[in-house]
Amino acid sequence: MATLFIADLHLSEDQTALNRQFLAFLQGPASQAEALYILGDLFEAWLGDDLIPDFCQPFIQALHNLHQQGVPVYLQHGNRDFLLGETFCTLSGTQLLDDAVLIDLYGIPTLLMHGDLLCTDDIDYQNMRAQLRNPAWIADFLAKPPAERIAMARALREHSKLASSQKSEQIMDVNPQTVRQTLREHELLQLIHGHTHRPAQHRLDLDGKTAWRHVLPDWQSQPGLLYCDTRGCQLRELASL
Ligand SMILES: [Mn+2]
Repeated sequence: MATLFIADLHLSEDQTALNRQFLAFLQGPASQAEALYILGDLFEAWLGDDLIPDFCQPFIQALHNLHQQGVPVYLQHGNRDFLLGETFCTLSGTQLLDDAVLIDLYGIPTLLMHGDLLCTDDIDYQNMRAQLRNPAWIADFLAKPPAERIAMARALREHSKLASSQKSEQIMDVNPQTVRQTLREHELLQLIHGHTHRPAQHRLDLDGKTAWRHVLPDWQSQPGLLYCDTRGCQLRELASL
């Protein structure tokens, strides 16, 4: 039995091949897992649980089937789908986790994050994030009529696309000092996150001890996951499962 970690699927209505792949994953390998963790950006956009698009219904059903089969599914918010709420979780049988959260992974205390909080060099992004996660902003947004929410979300995506195209690769990656500080704060040696779309297993020396930072792949370019069991964690391509 293994615990599976995925992130950054960025599911949307027009990603039909990816949507099929993900559904097959939920019905296949995920059903054999001990637990499934989705560390943010399951969806490319989320406008509120009262506006669930039709293409999401098969995922909701498949996630709920996992829950009924006894496979717990845990969910973190990403920067795209941070409005996923309790209604979605109830419908899909998933459990929402904080960003960041500490779990016991086969005896190793492990911190799970979406990953964007580690990108502290991107000050514009962090300012924008703080604004969008403000409960008053969220309540105001969710109270707007659907058409207005759709327009606002599109404008935000365009803004973020334009901003990203003008930033260096380094600015949009995690800040190594922030990673170390985060590990030290929680006194642990293992971190799993997504967001940066730079899958890797980074080994780092932390005050004389070996620490690991596992970065999950994004499914648009490289569908895959982190596969963890009592022997450790490995990045695996979806096709290899
Ligand atoms: Mn993200």
